[in-house]
Amino acid sequence: VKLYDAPWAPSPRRVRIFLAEKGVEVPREAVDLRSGEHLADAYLRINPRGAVPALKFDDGEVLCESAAICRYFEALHPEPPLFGRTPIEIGRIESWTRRIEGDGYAAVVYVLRNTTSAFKDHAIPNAGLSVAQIPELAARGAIMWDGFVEALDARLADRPWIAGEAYSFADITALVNIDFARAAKLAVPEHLGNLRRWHGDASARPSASA
Ligand SMILES: N[C@@H](CCC(=O)N[C@@H](CS)C(=O)NCC(=O)O)C(=O)O
Repeated sequence: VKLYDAPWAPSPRRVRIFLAEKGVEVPREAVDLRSGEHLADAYLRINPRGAVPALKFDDGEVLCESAAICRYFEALHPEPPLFGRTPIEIGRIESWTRRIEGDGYAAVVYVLRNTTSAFKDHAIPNAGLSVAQIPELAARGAIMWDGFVEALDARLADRPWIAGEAYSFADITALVNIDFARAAKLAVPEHLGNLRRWHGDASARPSASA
């Protein structure tokens, strides 16, 4: 297999952190998003959407979507379980991952892609579409962000990690999301002490620098 990766982007980082937590090494090729390599023909033959990450198998099949790639590696390397072991753990991790993606990641994407000149006419990641920026979506994203960080802080009031006692895919998703938020000038406010404590702990894990 080969993982198409990009150094600073959140979705490929999600996969790199996941693999680091598993202790699994996968051959990688960096795609230069800044120069538009992901929108050039060679990469569009791998992922016609023009997005990273993508995992290419030796038989030519390509798996897209960071969560799906992580699921694949979880099935291949079940230890340590990052998507949960018991039914309730699996449910909790899924519940929080969806919330983080739907409220937190979407908030950052709304703000960043609708304000930054780099995303002019490219407000969603899709090589085939020209999509104009909508400033009102950035305003909505900022409101979503405030609600999201408050909810995550409350969740972390009495547990070390988002799903409970064990670090999980939900924590990876939130770490990547909160670090990515800086690019959109969205931060975790000082008074959210639980979330700030969690962020320090998640960032201190060796996998955070993967
Ligand atoms: N839901 C997808 C999102 C993929 C995605 O949006 N990737 C971004 C980098 S984080 C990208 O390739 N952007 C290219 C672009 O905006 O043109 C996943 O989780 O893999």
